Amino acid sequence: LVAALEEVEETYIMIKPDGVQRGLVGEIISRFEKKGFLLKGLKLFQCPKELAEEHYKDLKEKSFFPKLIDYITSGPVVCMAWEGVGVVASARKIIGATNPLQAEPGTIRGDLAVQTGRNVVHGSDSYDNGKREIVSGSKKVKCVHGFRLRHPGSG
Ligand code: 3AN
Repeated sequence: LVAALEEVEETYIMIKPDGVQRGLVGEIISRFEKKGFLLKGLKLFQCPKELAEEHYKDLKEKSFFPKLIDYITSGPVVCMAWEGVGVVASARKIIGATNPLQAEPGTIRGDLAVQTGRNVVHGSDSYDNGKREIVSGSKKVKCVHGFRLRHPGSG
């Protein structure tokens, strides 16, 4: 567990159509930047139905699946890869609980949303899914590797 926490990871963060339409892109990016994570790739993208179904394939059996696919394909999304130590778990904390009414104030969903079906942002739930989502979205997020920004506190 300690080793995992110290590992530099990448996670896939996606601002959903409601976040884009409500003009929350800057606010959401800002929260990850201020935390000290590194933006590695970003693209505004209209997700085709097939890719949305692949992205959410774990939820295929759920009753809300067709609505979820309609929602996520209803307008452009902002796809991002973010890098940092422990970024997968930390991003989930920054995003907050799936149901925005249960998400803590101070989290993105806790501050900016009320409906589970309009919860503004997606973040990978594990290291492996992060890799999968960035790669399966390789047409979406082209990461810029091999550059380093000075992080706050990096000396
Ligand atoms: P999270 O996005 O917090 O990882 P998941 O993976 O359980 O949550 O759900 C993926 C997405 O499916 C959610 N972000 C939300 O848009 C939608 N969703 C989940 N549960 C429901 C529900 N009960 N009703 C409608 N949409 C849901």
